[in-house]
Amino acid sequence: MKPIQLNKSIPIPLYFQLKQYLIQQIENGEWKPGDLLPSEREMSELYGISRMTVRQALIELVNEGRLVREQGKGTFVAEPKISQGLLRLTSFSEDMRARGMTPGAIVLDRATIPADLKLAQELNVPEGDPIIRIKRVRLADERPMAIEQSHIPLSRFPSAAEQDFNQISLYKWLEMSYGVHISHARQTIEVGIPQPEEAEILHIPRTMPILLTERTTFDILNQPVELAKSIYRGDRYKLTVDLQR
Ligand code: 16G
Repeated sequence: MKPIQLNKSIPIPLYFQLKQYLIQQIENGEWKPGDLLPSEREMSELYGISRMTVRQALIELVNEGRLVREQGKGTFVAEPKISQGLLRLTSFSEDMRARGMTPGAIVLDRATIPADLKLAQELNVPEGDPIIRIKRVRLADERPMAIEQSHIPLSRFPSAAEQDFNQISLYKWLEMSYGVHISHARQTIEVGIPQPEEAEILHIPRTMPILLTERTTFDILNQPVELAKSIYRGDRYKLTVDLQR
């Protein structure tokens, strides 16, 4: 870490100057995701400022998702967030590949359940109809990013009961096995806090916010194909929208 001179004679708080400097180091690649930062004590000696001032800069950077603190280990540079456009309908696999990462999935659970009122309405099947529920943890470069729970009607896609979804993209499989062309979707997004077992699966603290999404996906004939309830790591996702006026 290069010694920099913080300017005590300008009306910009020292913690803020340090924070801007640290952001610069991350943005110009001087520090890479996963790098360990010097300790608070080291930084306070290096910059001639109090540990409280260093701490304030670090806390803000942790809250903004640029740094992560690990108990007893130190403060590390966080992985950059994945910017998820809200206008294009893509699969998880397509999203991750577009970012140069290798997508993956581990099936946590698969069950056949009777459609409750909501599933029946969303998937356009009679109440009580069998629905396949597939719960997968989604991986990018083998690291957990999301938990997706997909519901698809068994009557239309009977071989979903046997297919190995650890290996294949759900959208690709629907296309290859049933000629389904996915066309549009309706999606809601909310903020939440993970259940303890979800935090464990995603390797995140229980207090970390998550994005909860619900998506009903339709094919080109306007038939609903899937209802997915998913949770995404709040520290790895941000949503982007292009606005026009
Ligand atoms: C997306 C979808 C999910 C779908 C998955 C299929 C949301 C917000 N998005 O992640 O509904 O099951 O793609 O991905 O839920 P796959 O084709 O890679 O299996």
